Amino acid sequence: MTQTCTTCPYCGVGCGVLATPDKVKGDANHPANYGRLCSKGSALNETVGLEGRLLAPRVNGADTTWDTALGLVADKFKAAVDEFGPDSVAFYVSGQLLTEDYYVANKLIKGYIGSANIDTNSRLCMASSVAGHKRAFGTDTVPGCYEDLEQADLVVLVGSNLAWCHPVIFQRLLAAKAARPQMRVVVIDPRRTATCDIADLHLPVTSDGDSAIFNGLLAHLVDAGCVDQAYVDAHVDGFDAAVSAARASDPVQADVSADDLATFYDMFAKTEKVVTVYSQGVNQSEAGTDKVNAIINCHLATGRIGRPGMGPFSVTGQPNAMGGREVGGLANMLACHLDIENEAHRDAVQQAWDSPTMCTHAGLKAVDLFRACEEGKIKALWVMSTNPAVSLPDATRVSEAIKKVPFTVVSDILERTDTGDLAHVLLPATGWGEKSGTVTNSERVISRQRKFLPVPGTARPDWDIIADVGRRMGYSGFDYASEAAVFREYAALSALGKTFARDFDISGLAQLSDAAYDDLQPIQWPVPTDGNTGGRFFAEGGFYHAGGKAKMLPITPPAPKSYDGLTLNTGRIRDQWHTMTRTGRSARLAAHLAEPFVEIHPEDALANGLHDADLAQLTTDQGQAIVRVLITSNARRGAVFVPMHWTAQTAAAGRVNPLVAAVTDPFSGQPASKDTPVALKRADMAWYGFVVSTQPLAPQTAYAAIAPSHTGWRAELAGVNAPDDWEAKARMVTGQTDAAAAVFEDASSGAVRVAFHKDGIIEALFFAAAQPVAVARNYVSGLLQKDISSLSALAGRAGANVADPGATVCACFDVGVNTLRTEIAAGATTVAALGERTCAGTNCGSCKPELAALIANAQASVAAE
Ligand SMILES: Nc1nc2c(c(=O)[nH]1)N[C@H]1C(S)=C(S)[C@@H](COP(=O)(O)OP(=O)(O)OC[C@H]3O[C@@H](n4cnc5c(=O)[nH]c(N)nc54)[C@H](O)[C@@H]3O)O[C@H]1N2
Ligand SMILES: Nc1nc2c(c(=O)[nH]1)N[C@H]1C(S)=C(S)[C@@H](COP(=O)(O)OP(=O)(O)OC[C@H]3O[C@@H](n4cnc5c(=O)[nH]c(N)nc54)[C@H](O)[C@@H]3O)O[C@H]1N2
Ligand code: SF4
Ligand SMILES: [Mo]
Repeated sequence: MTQTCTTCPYCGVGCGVLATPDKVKGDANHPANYGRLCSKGSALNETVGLEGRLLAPRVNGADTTWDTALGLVADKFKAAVDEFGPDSVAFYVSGQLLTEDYYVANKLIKGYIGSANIDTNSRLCMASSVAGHKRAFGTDTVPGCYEDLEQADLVVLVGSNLAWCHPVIFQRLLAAKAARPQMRVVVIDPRRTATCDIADLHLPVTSDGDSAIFNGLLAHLVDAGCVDQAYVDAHVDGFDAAVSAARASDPVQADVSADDLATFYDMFAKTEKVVTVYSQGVNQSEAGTDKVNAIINCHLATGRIGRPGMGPFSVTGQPNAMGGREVGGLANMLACHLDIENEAHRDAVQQAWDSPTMCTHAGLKAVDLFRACEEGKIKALWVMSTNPAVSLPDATRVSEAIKKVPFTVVSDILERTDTGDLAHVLLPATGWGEKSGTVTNSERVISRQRKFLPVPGTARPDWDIIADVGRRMGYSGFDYASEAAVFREYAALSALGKTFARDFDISGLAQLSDAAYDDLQPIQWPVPTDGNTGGRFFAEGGFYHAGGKAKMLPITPPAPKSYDGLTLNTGRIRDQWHTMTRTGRSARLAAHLAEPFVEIHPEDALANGLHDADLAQLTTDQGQAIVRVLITSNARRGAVFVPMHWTAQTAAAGRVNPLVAAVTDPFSGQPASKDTPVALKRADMAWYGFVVSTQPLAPQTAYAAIAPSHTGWRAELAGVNAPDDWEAKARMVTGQTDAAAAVFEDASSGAVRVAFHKDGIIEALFFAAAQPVAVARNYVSGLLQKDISSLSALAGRAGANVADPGATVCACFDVGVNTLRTEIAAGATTVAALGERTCAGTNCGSCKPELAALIANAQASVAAE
C-alpha cells in the first residue's frame, strides 16, 4: 500500500512519519528524526480507531446537521457581539491546530469580530519563552536548530525531561554523545529524571532556583574572562545592568551543592560550544520570563548564539506550538510576529485582510479569560483542540466558569471530553491522518501533515468549520477553496515581515500551486522571496529591537519561599499525551504507567506516614486528589511530583489540576504549574482492588484509574466502604450482566476474588483486599478471553512453570520488568545486550534510560550482597 508522508501529531520535535492505515514508521528523509520515532509516535495506528469519535455536530446533546449547528454558532456569536461588543466573545485554541486552522481562527476574531480575545493552550506552555525572546531579541525567534545539540560540547538541559518529552531529540543527543564522548551533558531539574541517565552532572535545583544559578553563572563568566567583548559592544545593550543584578543575587538560593555548581560554572566557562535547552521547568513559573532571560544573558555575554553548536534553545511542546506563535495565536500578538499595540502593524494587517474591524488592544490571557467567563463577561466561547477543564490550573474552578458561559462551543475529535461535556454545541473535527495542512516544529521547520485515512462521519477540518462560521456571520474574507489557499494567503501576508524588519517571512511560499503545496518538503523558515532560506539567527547580531541590538536584562531571582511544607511539581510521563484522548486508547502505552501517582522522597514519605503502593490524599488551597504513592530517591526532598494526564473519565480522583494554584508570571501570563504548596496523608480506604473486563468499566468507587488492556479494560480501585455483596459490586464494576460468577472470599484476610466467565472463557476478573492487591497486573490483563479455569485465573499470577513478564518497560515490544531482570541476571549487563536478547529498547529507544537504571540497580544490589 502507498505510504503517506506526514508528521507526528504529538510533540514539537515534529518527526516525519510514513503512514498507511495499518502501519506507521519513521521517515528516514525527515530532518527532525531521520527515521526514528518514539513510543507514542510508533503507537499512532493504535489511536486512530473510531470508537468514541464525534461523528456529527451536536446541539444540546442531540445530533444535528452542520447547517443547524453552524447557523446557531454564527447567530449566537453575532448576537453577543452586537449586544455586548466584540470583547464579549472568546476563542480558546491550541498548539495542536494546524497552521491553516490557527490562521483562520485568528483572522476571524482579530480582524472581523474585532477582538483579541483569542488565547491558546500555548499560554500554559511557551508564553514565558515568547516573552523572554521578545525582551532579549525584539521578536520571538528561536535562533538555532537540532544539529546544534549534536555539535555542542556541552548541552545544558534546564527544566526539560527530554528523554520522555522530546524523545527523538534525546535519541539524537545520545547518539552524538556516544560518537563524541568528550561531549558533556548537565541536567538542572529538581528531580532525577530519565534524562539524567546521560548527564555528567545533575543539579537538583530547588523550585525556581534557576535564575540564581544563571545569575551566578553570568558573574562567573565575567570573572573568568569569558565575555565576548567585541560581540557585546557591537550587538548587545544592557550588559552592565545585567551583570550588577547578577552580582547582587546569591546562587546559594538554588540549594545545590557548591562543588557541583562550581563544576558546572567551570564547564560552561571553558566550553565555547554550549547549547542551553529549556522547557516547562523554566516556562511554567511565576518567574518564568526572568528565568528565560537569565539563561539568554549568559549566551549573549559570551556571544555563543547562532553559531553551530551554540545558543539558547527553547524546545516547543506541541506539534504546532511554533506555528501558533507565527500566526499570532496568543492574545497579545498579531499574525507574522507583528504587534497588536503597534498601529502601523495593525493597519498593514487590516489592509492585507481588507477587513472591516481590527482589534486595538491585547485580549485576555488564558487564566484571565476563564476568570472573565466566571464573572459573566464572556457570552459566547469557542474551544478548539484543547481540553481546558483538565489542563488549566485550578481546574474545578475553570469547569465552573465554563458552565457559566451562556453559549459554549467545543470542536474536538471525541464525543466526550471533560470540556466537551460542558458544551452546548459539539463540532466534529477531522483528526490526525484525516486532515491536511502544515505545522512548524521547535527548529522552525515547516512540515506537511497529510491525509491518509477516510473522513469519519461528517467531520470537517477545523479551518473549514471556522471559515464557514465567518461566512455565516456575514464576512467576506473566508471563501477558501482549500487549505492550500489559506496557506498561500498567510505566506503572502508574511511579506510584512520584510516591511517591518521582522524575523518571520515565508513569502517565498506564497505562490505555491496546489500541487506544490501537496508536495511541500520540510523547509526551515525564513523563506523570503529573495535571500537565504532557513539557517541560524544572530551570529552576526541583527536583532529586532530598534537599533538592531539584543538586550541583556537585569534579573532579580524570586525570594526563596518561606513555606516549609511540601510543594507540588507536575508534568509528564513517557507514554501519555496530555489528557490522554488519543494515547489513552493504546493498551501498549497504558502498560507503562497505568495510574496517577505521586513521586515522593523516602524521607518525606516517612514523615507523612506513607508507604509504597498506598494511596495518598493530596490537599492544597484549591482542591484535593487521590493518587498512588511511589517512593523514590529520585524525588527532591520537599517537592513531590504528580503527572498531569488523568481526567474525570480515566481517574476522576487523580486529576492534578484541581490542586494547582492559578498563579501566573507577570510578563507572560503563563501559569506556574510546578510549585503549589501541598499537604499529603495516607488516604483511608476500606478496600483496594484491581479489575479487568471485556466490558467498559463503571467503578463508582472513591478511587478508580481506568486504562485499556489488549482485550478490554483494566482498573485500579479503592473504596471507603466495603460492599455487603461483593459479587454484585464486582458485576457492576465489570459491566458483566449475564456472565457466570465464581466467587472466592477469604474471611480471615478479607480478600475477595471474582471470575466472570462465559462458556469457559474468562470475561472479567475482580480482585479486592484490605491492602493494595498483590496480583501481576499485566499477566492478569492477558487472561481475558482465555480458556482457563476460574481458579487458576484467580491465582492472579503465573504458575511456577509460566513466566510473568511483569510491568511493561519497553512499550514497543511489550517487554516486562521481570523478563529484563532475568536477562540481566543471566549476563545481559548492557543496554545493547538487553536489546539483543529481548528486543527492548531497539525500536524507539524511549525506554533506554529505564533499561540502564535496571542494570545499575541489579549491579548495585549484587555489590551490596
Ligand atoms: N510523553 C509526553 N511528551 C510530551 C508531552 C506529553 O504530554 N507527553 N507534551 C508535550 C508538551 S505540550 C510539552 S510543553 C513538553 C514539556 O516537556 P518538559 O518541559 O520536558 O516536561 P515536564 O514534565 O512538564 O517538565 C519538565 C521538568 O521540569 C522540572 N521542573 C519543575 N520545576 C522546576 C524548576 O523550578 N526548575 C527546573 N530547572 N526544573 C523544574 C520537572 O521536575 C520536570 O522534570 O512535552 C511535550 N512532549
Ligand atoms: N498541572 C499541569 N498542567 C498542565 C501542564 C503541566 O505541565 N502541568 N502543561 C500544560 C501544557 S504545556 C499544555 S500544552 C497543556 C495541554 O493541555 P490540552 O491542550 O488541554 O490537552 P490535550 O489532551 O492535548 O487536548 C487536545 C484536545 O484536542 C482534541 N483534538 C485532537 N485532535 C484534534 C483536531 O484535529 N481538531 C480538534 N478540534 N480537536 C482535536 C483532543 O481530543 C483533546 O481533547 O496542558 C497544560 N497543563
Ligand atoms: S519524538 Fe515522538 S512524539 Fe515527538 S514528534 Fe517524534 S515520534 Fe512524535
Ligand atoms: Mo505544552
